[in-house]
Amino acid sequence: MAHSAVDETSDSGAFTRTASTFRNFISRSPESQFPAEVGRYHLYISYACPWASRCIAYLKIKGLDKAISFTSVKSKWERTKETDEHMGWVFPASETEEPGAEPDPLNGAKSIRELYDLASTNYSGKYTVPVLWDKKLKTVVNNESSEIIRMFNSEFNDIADNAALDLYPPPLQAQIDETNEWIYHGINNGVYKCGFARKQGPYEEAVNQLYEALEKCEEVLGKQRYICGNTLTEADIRLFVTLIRFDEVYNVHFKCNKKLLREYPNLFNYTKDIFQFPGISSTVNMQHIKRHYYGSHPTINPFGIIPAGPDIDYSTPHDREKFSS
Ligand SMILES: N[C@@H](CCC(=O)N[C@@H](CS)C(=O)NCC(=O)O)C(=O)O
Repeated sequence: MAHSAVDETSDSGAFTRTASTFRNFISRSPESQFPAEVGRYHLYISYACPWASRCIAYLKIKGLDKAISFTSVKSKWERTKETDEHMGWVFPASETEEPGAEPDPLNGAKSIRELYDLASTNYSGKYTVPVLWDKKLKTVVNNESSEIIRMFNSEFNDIADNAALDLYPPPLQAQIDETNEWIYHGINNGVYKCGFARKQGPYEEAVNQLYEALEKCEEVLGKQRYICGNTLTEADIRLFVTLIRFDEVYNVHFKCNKKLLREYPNLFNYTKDIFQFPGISSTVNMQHIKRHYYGSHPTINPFGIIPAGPDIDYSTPHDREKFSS
């Protein structure tokens, strides 16, 4: 099994992502194995990672950041063990080593790999973030962002400061699921399929699918403020984490260069709109994002040079208020 995204290429040269392993659920029911409790869980993230950023966005907008603590690793992958060559997420040795990154406050782990090894003696998958950690049972509850955000949306509402915000409301669930599906394949995972392709054919297939999906978003966002209507939903957070990285990273590093995000008026204004939603801007650390991608994939960028631009300011005015919300 692949231990890193850079090894997840099939014989055809296409990038194929492996599934997450820890799939337990936190529940609002006090009898459950993992009940929603203040102070019990910890979220390990990287500010660079779009999947982890979904989760941190939820912590902020649901008002859960006092109930669930979190720590970010350093931006650039390093050797995770002296005895083998694996490269992955590591913690800094001190608070000051890299702004935004902090030493592991719970287990004193040096790497995310160490946390997986603490949770399971025979783990053989990738050492990915996000990791939702249970301080009481000292194990990984779940390492799949699409499930972590669902728990944060609904299971902590007795504790959340913003319990009323429902990003997966029952009347929209089918539409959100359907939207997530094409956005995941075309855009969220689509940029990775472009970047990690090792043959021309799979790259072209991925890049065409990506731009078809972006065109579709552009059209939808010409009629409504958000991707599933005029209220913010889970589908917007999932889309946003990819869009915010698009012009700064994916356009160059992953060869997603048929068009820039800022050449799509609706998508560009929409990205600014979500960036300006209370709590979201604090989840975007562009230094970590750029240092990670350009510095952690030597097969794509051997010298680790970080391109200077474009340094877009997403806090400038947008035009999305023209749609009623
Ligand atoms: N399915 C996972 C994917 C998480 C994921 O791929 N995270 C990447 C960072 S962006 C990672 O940690 N990769 C480590 C590696 O490839 O070794 C989720 O959505 O939570």
